[in-house]
Amino acid sequence: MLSKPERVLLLYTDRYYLVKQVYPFGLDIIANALRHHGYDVTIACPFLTGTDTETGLEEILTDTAPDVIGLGIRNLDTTMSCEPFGNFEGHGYRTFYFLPEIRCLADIIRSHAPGIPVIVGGGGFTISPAAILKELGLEYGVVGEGEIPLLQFLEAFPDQKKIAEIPGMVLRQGDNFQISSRSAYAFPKALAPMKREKRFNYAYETAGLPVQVKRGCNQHCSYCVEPQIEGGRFIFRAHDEIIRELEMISQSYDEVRKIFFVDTEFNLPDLSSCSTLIRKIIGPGLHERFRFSSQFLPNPFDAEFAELLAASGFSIILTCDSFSDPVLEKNRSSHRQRHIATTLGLCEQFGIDCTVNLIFGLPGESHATLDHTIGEMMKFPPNAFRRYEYTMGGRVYQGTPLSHFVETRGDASHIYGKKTEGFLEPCYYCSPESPMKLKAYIENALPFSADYQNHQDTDKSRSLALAYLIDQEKWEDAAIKFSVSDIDAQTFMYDYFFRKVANSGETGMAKQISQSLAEAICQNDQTARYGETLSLIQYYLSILGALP
Ligand code: B12
Ligand code: SF4
Repeated sequence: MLSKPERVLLLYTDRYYLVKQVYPFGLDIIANALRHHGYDVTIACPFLTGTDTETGLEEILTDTAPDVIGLGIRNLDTTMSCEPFGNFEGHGYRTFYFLPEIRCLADIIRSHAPGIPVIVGGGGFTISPAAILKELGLEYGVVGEGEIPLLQFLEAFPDQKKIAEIPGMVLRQGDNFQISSRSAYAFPKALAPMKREKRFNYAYETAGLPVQVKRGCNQHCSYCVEPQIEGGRFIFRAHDEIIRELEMISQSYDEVRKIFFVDTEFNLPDLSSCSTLIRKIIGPGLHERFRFSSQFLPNPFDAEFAELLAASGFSIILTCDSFSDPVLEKNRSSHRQRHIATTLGLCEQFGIDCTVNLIFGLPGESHATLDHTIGEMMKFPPNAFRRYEYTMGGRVYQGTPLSHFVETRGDASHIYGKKTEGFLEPCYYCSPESPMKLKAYIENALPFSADYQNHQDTDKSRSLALAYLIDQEKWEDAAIKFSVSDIDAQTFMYDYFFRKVANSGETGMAKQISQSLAEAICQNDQTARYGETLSLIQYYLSILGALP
């Protein structure tokens, strides 16, 4: 490539999208910034093409003919050590590990688009940048926020000297990598994301549309990578800009009902800024339009704040880790058991929907501390408003206090998994027993389960590939895929397909898919099983004025 790059392909490498449909927000922010500067940008996901990954990625590369490719790595793994359907296991644990598949993507790019520069970035990448580039056999990366460095890269390419000077740049130098320090981040006002990437409409309509209030975390929880990813200081967005964004979403995205504030923890550093924001949300009535969710610490949290959260319809994910003070203290959490108890009490009093997140097996965990946490959980059992999600052991990531603890202990007890370069391969600290044994112990002790399946099934993948076609308004292709799917898969996607195709004015197609599904149900003698779907079809056909 001799001329300056113009076409940029941003690849979302998150295979876990097939389990949880999380929107590629980081790539969206970057695409928005690049487009603002005149670049032709496509965001694509090779796992959603409905074919095998290689064919899918080759199609994407042929269709987009990129000058530069950005690989977005959001997740290295799921951080969970007991995934029943995981693809990576060792003594006492099983998880999903994504890097080997990302390496396959890099190989496909190398053979199908040789010579095209590939630059890697994202939260997962920022954890172990040099080790990841080495593993993928690639030259360039960006740690932290990517919009400005990527713009600078495109301007500088192929001048290696200029590229080396870009803040946050990771650059291969022989067998080593040079990592330039990051420059201080400020939300670039002109680049505020005012639209979302339509081809991932299904994600933001179902799992929640992400909105950012601030970046950073000033805490030091032993296992956590977020201060590394976002920085140890908070950088706030102007409230008025956030409200403007919510109003824009309200006007432009009819079907979006859930907003996820993607802050590290919403209620940090104190309650003042976030309380003001919630009041500003309530002011114009945005709380009547949306349900809000975010992650919270148990402290700071008080009755006035709980009342505000309840009034604005917030659901909260509470980072509790443990109910045991010695474990919390050893793992540098800033809250204690009394804060958790107060916050859970307030959530109950104000009817706030709350998911309690726990990690069993962190340093300091013993059978006594486990039993203590289990006892406290029983005092706050799951109910209509409260549920538990937990994992076993702390995933050891490079650069965290937990990795220093593990490296300096000198013995390998309580370590599950290999200590690979950059701690890329899943590796856990889990005490007093292995993750699997701990899980069995806890399940045995608790009268309720918090099981997660995280199953990646083929039907769901096909349905998501169909949604991807629908979101790109490739109606003919979507209709063909729909017609060859089995009745379960058609039923799963019918409502979504009908609404999108009908709203775009393609009423003939809307009628066609409705009638073909109704016929398939009747011909297969499945009217009892799919009664609800048949009623929906009838209702929609009546709206189209197509009923006899
Ligand atoms: C909010 C959040 C969630 C929400 C998402 C809600 C929603 N609707 O979006 C929920 C709770 C659903 C969630 C789920 C999961 N999450 Co989460 N999540 C986060 C969190 C806190 C913020 C992510 C975010 O949106 N940030 C805002 C965006 C704009 O920032 P960004 O992604 O960092 O992007 C910037 C840069 O990274 C960079 N960049 C990004 N891509 C690229 C690409 C290139 C080429 C370049 C140059 C730069 C670049 O530029 C971007 C713009 O500045 C992060 C932690 C964190 N602080 O980053 C964890 C985090 C990413 N999640 C994590 C995990 C493990 C998960 C789950 C697997 C949990 C589970 N077991 O189910 C799932 C995965 C779901 C999926 N399919 O991906 C881990 C990943 C760790 C790892 N091993 O890699 C993190 C780091 C949390 C942690 N403490 O460990 N998550
Ligand atoms: S767990 Fe939460 S509070 Fe602790 S360092 Fe991570 S983001 Fe910050």
